[in-house]
Amino acid sequence: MNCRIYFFIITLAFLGLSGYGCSDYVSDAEKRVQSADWAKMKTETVILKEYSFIPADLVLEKGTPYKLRIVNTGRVKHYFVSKGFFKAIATRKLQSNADGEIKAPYFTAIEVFPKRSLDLYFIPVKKGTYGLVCTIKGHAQKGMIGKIEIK
Ligand SMILES: [Cu+2]
Repeated sequence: MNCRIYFFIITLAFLGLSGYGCSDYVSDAEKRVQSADWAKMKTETVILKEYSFIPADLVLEKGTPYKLRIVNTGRVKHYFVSKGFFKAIATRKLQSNADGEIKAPYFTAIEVFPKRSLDLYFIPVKKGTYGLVCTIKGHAQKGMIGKIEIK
């Protein structure tokens, strides 16, 4: 086989396995959210601060309903952005602990103000490892990166 084509196929396979392919958002999210047993929901917490995510490696189980508490303990606002992860989950809602909740099929970015928190309710659907980053200028370079694994 032509070496270049072989390399191309391997690359495509890797992208597919790692969850960075061109797959779309979870299209049947609403059905998954409605049929899930939310009494079995697990709660996880991720802390955002200058300049890290704690834990930097989140591990979630496919099919389990979750509440992910995204807590900013820092002095400045931070972003929780993981394009691959947002496409890999069935999103139920994003809830503020003071002001209400937002229902949407998916999110592309979540911003949390200093000393505030937001709760993301979702079900992991697609296995893979997804990069997590704070997209505020300079924060990733200072260490605000992580990863989320769905297994
Ligand atoms: Cu940040």
